[in-house]
Amino acid sequence: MELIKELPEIFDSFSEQRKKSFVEAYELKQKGIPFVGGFCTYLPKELAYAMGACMVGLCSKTGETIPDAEKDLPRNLCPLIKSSYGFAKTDKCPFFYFSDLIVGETTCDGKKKMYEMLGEFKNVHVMELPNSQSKMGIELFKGEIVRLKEELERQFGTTITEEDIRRAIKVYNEQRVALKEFYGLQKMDPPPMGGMDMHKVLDGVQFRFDIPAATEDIKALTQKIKDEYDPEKYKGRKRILITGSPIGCSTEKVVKAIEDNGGVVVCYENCGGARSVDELVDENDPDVYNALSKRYINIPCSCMSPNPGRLELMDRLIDEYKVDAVVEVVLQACHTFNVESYKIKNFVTEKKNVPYLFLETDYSSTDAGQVNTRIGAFIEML
Ligand code: BJ8
Repeated sequence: MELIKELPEIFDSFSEQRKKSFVEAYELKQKGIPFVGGFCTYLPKELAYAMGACMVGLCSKTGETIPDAEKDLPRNLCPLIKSSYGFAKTDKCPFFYFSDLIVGETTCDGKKKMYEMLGEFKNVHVMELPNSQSKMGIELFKGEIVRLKEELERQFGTTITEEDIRRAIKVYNEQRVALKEFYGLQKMDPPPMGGMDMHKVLDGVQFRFDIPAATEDIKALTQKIKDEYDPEKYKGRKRILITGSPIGCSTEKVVKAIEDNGGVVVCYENCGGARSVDELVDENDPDVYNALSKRYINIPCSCMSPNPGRLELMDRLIDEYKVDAVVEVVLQACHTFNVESYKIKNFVTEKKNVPYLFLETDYSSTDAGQVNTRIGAFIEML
């Protein structure tokens, strides 16, 4: 990263990373580097890194291919699933094309069934993710991590040693620490950056293939933001935490509405934010597979039942980020987050005494006006 650039340019360069990485991916493929595509935060990225492969996120974030997907899938399905399937079917996303293997996990029902269909025209391996964070769940997922390792070894004719995995754990832990320090800057009051800028970095970094270099860039950016802190920029704004489903391209619609109406997003609890970064893998566990399983199973996604970790995380984030209000954004037909919103609302309003707004949306911009009106009225009343 060129630090002579101004901060807005640096934020933009992160958001342009996805496009830039198409060329990088092509070049890496030419050199014979394998690509593993994934959809979910539960995928232990360390395994792909340990065998020298690149990981790409296939979770699609735009609505462009939804009409193609709806020819095969029901219309009343989460836009993230439809969009991801649509990109795979039409081969419009180069990452699907580059992926030698796609790894899915049994998270929500819609995704599980979509992987079956995807398996008919792509090379798909599905990890069985237990829906419980019990001891048995950790054991089961540990077995699935070993099974994935063996599958990678078989498909790519390689050997993944425990030492390789330990090295990968270290590399990703360092990145998690750097990311936590980066978004942790928003604990400052007033915060140093806007929610969209924070999102550009959190999203863009997922499309960097050189993980240590990306980590160094995040550290440098964090330092630059500290050095150039302007307490006047976001002074007096209401501090908002966003939770719920991963919202893909709806982030812009929601964050813009918040920040156009006197708020500022200080924290993302959802995937892509604290939910996927917060916990490190235990580097001292003598059993690397156990360490990975414990860390990944602990991710507080609503597909876990029960899911106490989400309340614990929210509890901590609301205090640390001095949150004035919580906005929960749930994608249409995302049943697990939709049902869990009842508990989240009660926890936020009754236990934390913090105002809460629930929004259900999709990837289209048709409800942008309505979203803006509801958020505007909500912030005004804070
Ligand atoms: S760890 S949040 S990335 S499952 S696809 S659940 S929006 S109905 S994406 Fe997710 Fe992994 Fe959990 Fe994170 Fe709902 Fe749509 Fe299902 Fe979704």
